[in-house]
Amino acid sequence: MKALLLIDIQNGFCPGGNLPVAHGDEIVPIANQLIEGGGYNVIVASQDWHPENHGSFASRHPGKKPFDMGELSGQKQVMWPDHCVQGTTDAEFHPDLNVEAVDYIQQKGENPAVDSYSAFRDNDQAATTGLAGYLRAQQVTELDLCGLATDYCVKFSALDAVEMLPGVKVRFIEDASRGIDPEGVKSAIAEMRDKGIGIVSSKDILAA
Ligand code: VGL
Ligand code: ZN
Repeated sequence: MKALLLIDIQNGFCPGGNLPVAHGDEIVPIANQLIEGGGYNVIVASQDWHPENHGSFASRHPGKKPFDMGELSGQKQVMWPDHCVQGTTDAEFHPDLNVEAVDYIQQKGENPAVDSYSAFRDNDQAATTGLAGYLRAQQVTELDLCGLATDYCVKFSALDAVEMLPGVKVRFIEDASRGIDPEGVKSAIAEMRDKGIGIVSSKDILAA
């Protein structure tokens, strides 16, 4: 069984959103092509879904500005602009994304005391989401991921997939993803490659 995992393709991470990733919206048509013609049996989407008092928001830390480094529950934490607050337009999927084709939506980042870049578990690894269990129940053997942002949620999800779904072949679809920081994207790709994650292009998948 082949699964496609679409990470955080939400208004908040696209131009005009509260934590925009440059050219983030360019991946939407590619994601739709993969959904339609990528040969997947299961389509999953993650959704960053924060309460308005989430502790990753710089606005909750007096004296901190967005993108400063700070602390959350004793751990180093990037201070983000308020983003993807539950029930707001910022948290909705991009309006052009083919959400009807999505079989399972995994929301994350609901605990105000910890951030959750990965769609599989919180950053402190204390609590898992239901995603690994869902994919195991679907008997998924191949998992391709893409989305926003390469250097945060996509990378952490890919690394957790390798750790939490032993035996599953994991691949990152580079052209169907965009990142926040160009240097961060380079090291994220190197780190994923080091962990055995395949780096592929949508063209290869759509041609196969
Ligand atoms: C993300 C920062 C904060 C992401 C989510 O989706 O990559 N990045 N929350
Ligand atoms: Zn977030």
